[in-house]
Amino acid sequence: LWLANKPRNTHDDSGWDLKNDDVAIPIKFGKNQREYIDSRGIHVVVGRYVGDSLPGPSHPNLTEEVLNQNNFNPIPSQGEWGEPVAILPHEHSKSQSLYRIHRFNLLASDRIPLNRTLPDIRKPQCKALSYNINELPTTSVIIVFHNEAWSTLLRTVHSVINRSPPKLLWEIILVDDASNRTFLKKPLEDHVSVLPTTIIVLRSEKRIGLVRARLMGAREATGDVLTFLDAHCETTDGWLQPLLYRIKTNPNVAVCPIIDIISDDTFALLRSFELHHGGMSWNLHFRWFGASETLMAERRGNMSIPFRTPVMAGGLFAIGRDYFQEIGTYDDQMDIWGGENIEMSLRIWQCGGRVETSPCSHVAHVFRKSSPYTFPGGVNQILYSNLARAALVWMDEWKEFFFKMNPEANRLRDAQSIRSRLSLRSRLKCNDFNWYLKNVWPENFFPGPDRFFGKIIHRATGKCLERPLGGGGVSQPIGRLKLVPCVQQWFDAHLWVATWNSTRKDGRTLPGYLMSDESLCVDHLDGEARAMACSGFSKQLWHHNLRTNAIVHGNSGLCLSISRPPETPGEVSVHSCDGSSEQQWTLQPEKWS
Ligand code: LR7
Ligand code: MN
Repeated sequence: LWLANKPRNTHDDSGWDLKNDDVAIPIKFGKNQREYIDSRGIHVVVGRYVGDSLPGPSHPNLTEEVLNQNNFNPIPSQGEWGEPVAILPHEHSKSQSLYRIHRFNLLASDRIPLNRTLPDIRKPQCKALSYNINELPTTSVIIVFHNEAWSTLLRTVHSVINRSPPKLLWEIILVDDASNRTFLKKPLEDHVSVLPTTIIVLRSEKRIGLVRARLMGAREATGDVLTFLDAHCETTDGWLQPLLYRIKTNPNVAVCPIIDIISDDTFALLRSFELHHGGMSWNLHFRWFGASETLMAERRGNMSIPFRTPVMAGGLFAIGRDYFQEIGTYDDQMDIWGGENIEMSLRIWQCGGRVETSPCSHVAHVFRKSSPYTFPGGVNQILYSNLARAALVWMDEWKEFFFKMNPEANRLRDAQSIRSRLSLRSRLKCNDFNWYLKNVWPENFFPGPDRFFGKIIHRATGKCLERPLGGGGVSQPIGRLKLVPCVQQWFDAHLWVATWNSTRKDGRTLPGYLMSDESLCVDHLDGEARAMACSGFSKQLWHHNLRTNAIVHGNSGLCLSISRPPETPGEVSVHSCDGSSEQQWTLQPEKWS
């Protein structure tokens, strides 16, 4: 994904030497924009993005000739073992101008051989497992691409061939979604025709987007399992067997590998943090979140077993060919990019299947900060139509919550015809979204029937409690809470969920969490009120005293308070409770249905 949702390798659990700590910096943002300097001194601009200002690859001085040129020029040893490629100072301007084509360092990628080696980054427990290859299903690997670079596309293909047992790799299907680069035509066919694997190249004349391209590949596929990969991946040792094994033991599972990071700058391999799972924000954008306590507990027994993930990232997963059909393939009305991963995740979970991550399967992917593709009709139009479809079909009353939060999507909802998807849903007798939140993602921060949802307003000033802006799950900065003027329209940074709903006789609510979007919870740290990743720890429990209007921190008995000199004005602190106006809050509920 191109926004601030890249996994961040801060606290890795493997002992692998982390070289980088990449934080995505969003490109261009609209209303409610904020800027800050992050912990590493990087200037970050965050806010809700204005789609039309996103990508749209206008390459003013990238001529047809430059775009059609294949500069693949491997230097043996470059990038070996996942090491970074160094670009020399005199090459910087060339590398920068090429960067714009794919939003990654093409010059670096083009120096790395197609067969480069990568370290075996599996945990020892995983390496120790052995699989009986004769009993595993075969797979068709489906890779769709639109104007992908030669080096990244073919390194994907070569890594699959080099690191999959030939017996299990039934075929590779490349689906060209109307690319117009000449080197992706006959030269591609010539190259793959001599490789020691069945490789089918399918082409769409018209731009059909990644969903319909994947469907095109799936229709041709004849392996037992469909394994989808983005066109800029590299598989690592032993990646395939755990995926196929999981599907053999439970055919109703879509299973994802751990997605490691290929740096968009140096093409170094960065091992990603295994203890996270996929979720989504209130805007239905995919996010990584740290594993919850319950998930950790489930996994403590055996770290090599696949674990549930409420949402899949979307690009890399394996699914039985028959199950893919049975569960309704994809919503083929979803165009170009985005939303299909949310739709598929909700559908599989709600209709009786499971979405999982196998920690023993590692596949690396080039994460980018922006999208290089054109979005015919505008990125907002496309993305929000896709998300509106997912919400309309799968989210029941929560769709209204999403639409209230996203006026862009709301404007597009009436244009969606979703009849066939709804009939699929009733044919499969699927559970509702409420069931999903309760059973699949109990750690979720969505509002619910037994939760407060709305604004937290400081009584005396009438200002709203605001969480740090920006999206990003694991890469979310830990920030101070602020008190700012309330805004009329729904603004996710001003909206809170409290799980403390019921009131005791003494006028206090039961303890609960104060959660916001992006899985941020009000936490107490050294006298400061901060938004931190919701952890489920008692340190994040608060209650509301309806008599004094105080919000009281459970462990310390201290009260949420506006800042006092010499503290920075506008920030929120924690002080001993004194009943003063600084510590009085109103909880103002918001309705959506
Ligand atoms: O019009 C298009 N036609 C295509 O064939 C647009 C894209 N594509 C191809 C493209 O060439 C690529 O191979 O589709 C693939 C995915 O596009 P990316 O690489 O731009 O997507 P992404 O990696 O930014 O985004 C993630 O979310 C997408 C939502 O639609 C897809 O599900 C991607 O597959 C998915 N990628 C991953 O899950 C990898 C890990 C990223 C994360 C988190
Ligand atoms: Mn990708």
